[in-house]
Amino acid sequence: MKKEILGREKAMVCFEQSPIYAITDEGQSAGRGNINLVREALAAGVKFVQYREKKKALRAMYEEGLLLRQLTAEYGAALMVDDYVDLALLIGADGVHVGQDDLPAAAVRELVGEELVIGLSTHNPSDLKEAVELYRRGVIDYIGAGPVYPTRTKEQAAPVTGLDYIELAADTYAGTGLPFVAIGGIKEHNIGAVAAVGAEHCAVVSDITLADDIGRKIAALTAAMKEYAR
Ligand code: 3NM
Repeated sequence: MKKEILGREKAMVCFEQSPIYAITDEGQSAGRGNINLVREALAAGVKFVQYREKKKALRAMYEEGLLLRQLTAEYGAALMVDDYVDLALLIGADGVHVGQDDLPAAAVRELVGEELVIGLSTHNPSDLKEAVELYRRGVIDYIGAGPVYPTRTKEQAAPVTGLDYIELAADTYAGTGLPFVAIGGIKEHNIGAVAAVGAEHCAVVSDITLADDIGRKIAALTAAMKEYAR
């Protein structure tokens, strides 16, 4: 393991401290590139970042991932990698985020050991129920819940969940302690509604990556969450 790794507990403290979970998408970065995007998000106070690229060559992701690891470590922030368990391990990321069609979370836990965070995407009450069990067994650390609203960022996204599913995730969190982050189509104009049904964390891709001023955008998203928090 690389020495920059925070460890599972500290990485989840970063999650707790970060109402906004910033996720990369270089294709929607207005030509700025992931390093610049992430630097601006970190400077604006984001403590939990996910490196997500669907179309980049793995070799390029490895090189970029090492740089992102350095950068997030400088800010004391956690770095997650979407999908690629091998890449997460090799660059010394703090965790890996997997979807319902990726390797099973329990198998990923076997591979990564106890020090990495595992996040799991959920899209409906049945996924949520399974996730609670995985959380109880210490397999996963948090879930994504969504897509709350329509999104163009994810190809073949699951059906839109609406706010009801976020409310269910919030109630589940209250009962079980399973941390969750709402995701999908969340933007400055609707993030207040997501917070109002109980989301304490929102993952945002395009509204941040396409923003003219990333610092201002993150401040506005954070302020709206605070204003409308349940
Ligand atoms: N996962 P944007 S929706 C990466 O439902 C991702 O699990 C989703 O991008 C899920 O903020 C999504 O641009 C895309 O809508 C979110």
